[in-house]
Formats: sequence, structure tokens, C-alpha cells
Amino acid sequence: MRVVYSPAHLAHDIVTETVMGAVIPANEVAERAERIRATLEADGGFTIEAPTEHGTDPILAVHDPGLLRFVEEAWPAARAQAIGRPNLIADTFPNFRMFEGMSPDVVAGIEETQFAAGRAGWWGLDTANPLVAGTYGAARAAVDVALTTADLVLGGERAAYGLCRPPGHHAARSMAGGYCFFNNAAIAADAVTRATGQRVAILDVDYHHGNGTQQIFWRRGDVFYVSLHADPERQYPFFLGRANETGEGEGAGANLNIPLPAGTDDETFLAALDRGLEAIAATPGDVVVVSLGFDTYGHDPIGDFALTTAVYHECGRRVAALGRRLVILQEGGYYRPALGANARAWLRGAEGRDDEPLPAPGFGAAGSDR
Ligand code: SP5
Ligand code: ZN
Repeated sequence: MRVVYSPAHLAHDIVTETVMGAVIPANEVAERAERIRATLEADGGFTIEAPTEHGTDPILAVHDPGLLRFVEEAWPAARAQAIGRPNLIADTFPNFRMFEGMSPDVVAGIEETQFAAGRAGWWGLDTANPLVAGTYGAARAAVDVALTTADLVLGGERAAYGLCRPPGHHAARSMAGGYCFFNNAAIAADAVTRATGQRVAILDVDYHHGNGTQQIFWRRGDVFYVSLHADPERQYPFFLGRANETGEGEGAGANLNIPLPAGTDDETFLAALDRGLEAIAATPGDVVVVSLGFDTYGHDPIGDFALTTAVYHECGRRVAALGRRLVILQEGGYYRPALGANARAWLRGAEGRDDEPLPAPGFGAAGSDR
């Protein structure tokens, strides 16, 4: 399988994040993508290539220009305002309840501030989305990775994998959050519908609900969003992801949320996946964009599912059995020691290869030179 990867993600060098105000070692770190790349290289069945530059037009087809400007300017602006912090995190957010009782006209006139911390709140969802000097370049490269992966599939590949970092599915039209800045999968899906004139499905199997992807396509009938995720009643992003959110207007019925309980195991997850796949099979279209996360893994530090490496192979196999072409894009997954094996298993399943384990380093050809 062809894999698109850019080392530009390394400059999005995240060291700490906060959880309910406490500083902890970051989860969304560069090592994640490097582990996956190293394992796919060791497998021998994947070819790794660089993305091509696609410019900002495909981003602006999905996102507010102000968000793009913010992500580009935030770090230099914070510097210019002498805000000496290892990363930029907001204190206040324009919670919609702040404006309770005010008329929509008055609320619509409220504007972005030019102070760095205020801007971060204006464009941000949460306090756990660190932005650093290299974030803009990395986020742009992740979009190029997604669009290049879509190009490969539009060019005839049955499936291709984009090793996106930072991830994207929490980023909405006008909002970054959840380790995400630009919505790689939404940008790719939008580009595919424009290139083909056909409907596209997005299958989101990250542990978290892709609130950003749902928001972007809420009123669109040309992109069908299907998400399996931890019930937002107990888990981030808390306020979206319920089963009764099905889309509106042209998008009515084109949003399917499948919230799942704590402890969800292989069997429960596969049953939910089959539900999602049946719904996709019932809608027209030839391309599926997969938002692929491994935070469903049993040892994930921020998840509470119980999936095993073996089930990822079966998930890849079942998704490929749809018979559609697959633009597979990396989202979350934070248990670093198993990330490579989990990605490899999923992608081998999607390609119809077996799930034979990688030889341990030092034994056999694949490991002998590492
Ligand atoms: C792309 C992606 O997977 N983003 C996830 C963002 C989640 N951010 C909030 C994490 C909250 C972690 N709660 C920790 C509970 C530990 N038991
Ligand atoms: Zn996630």
C-alpha cells in the first residue's frame, strides 16, 4: 500500500498538555507518527512517499479564513506580545451562554480580539490543544498528506494511507481543538466530492466523536458522516456525538452517530462497525474516507475501550469488504508502544494481507538491520 508521510510534523513538537488544569506529559507527540512510519517501513509491504503542495484553497473550501489566519499568526503574535510560554493555550472561551438574553444581532457583532490569549479562545474548543512554533507548518503538511492520499485514490489506487499529524476530526469550520487544527479528513472528503461529483462517506473509527467533521457536513447531503465513539455523556468532546444528531436541511439523515459504552470490546466494536458499514453500503458513492484512530486500544491512556491488535486487522478487512476505494487518514491513538503494530494490522487487513506478526528485531530479514 502507498503511504503518504511528511517529516514536517516533527516541528509540531508538543511536550506538555493540560487535563482539567493540571500539566501532564503530552499525549499527541511526534513519536506517534514516527512509530507508525518505522513499523510500516519494517513490514516491507508499504511504500512511503512525500505529499505534494496543494495550497490553501482546499482548506478554505471547508474552514473559515480567520481560522487559517489564526493558526498561521498565533505563535508569532504571542511572541510579539511577549507572552513567554512553551505553548499557547487560552484561558477564556466565548461559551454561548455568556450571551444568553442578548439578541442575535448583538451577538453577531461580537468580534475576535487581537490579544493572543483572547484569539486562542475565540478560535479554540478546549485547553488541551497546545500550539507551538512549528504547528502551522505541520498542520499545513498534514492537509497536504490527506489531499495527496486522496489524489492517489482518485488516480486509481484501491486504498492509500495518509499518516496525518496533527490529527483533524475535532476541527470545525471555525474552530480548532482536541489536538486538531485543520480537518484533514473533511478537507479530503470535500476535495473528492468536488473532483468526482459523487457522494462520499466518512467512516470515523477514532475513539472520540469527530465533532468537527459532523459540524462541517451537518447541512450537506453529499458527504455522509458515520462515527463510532465513546458516548459523549462521559467523554470528550462531551457536547456532541449523541445518536439523535442526524443532520439538518440537505444533510438530514446524512449523519450517523454510534456512541459506545466504557469497556467496549472487540465483539461490541465489530457489531457497531457492521452497523456503520451497512449504512454506508446503503448510500451511493465509490470512495470512503476513513478517520482512523487507535485510541480505542485496550491500553490507550485516554480511552476506556478494550480493543486488541488482532481486531484492527479484522476492522480493516471488513471496511475493505465494502468494495469501495479507501482514503485512510490517521487521527488519534496514544499508547505509543502498540501504535505501529495496530496501524500495520489495520492496513494489512484492508489490503487483504494476513496478520502475521512482524519478526522481532534481530530475528529474520525484516528485523535484522534495525
Ligand atoms: C484526535 C484525538 O484523539 N483527540 C483527542 C483529544 C482529547 N483531549 C482531551 C483528553 C481528555 C483526557 N481525559 C483523561 C482521562 C484519563 N483517565
Ligand atoms: Zn481520539
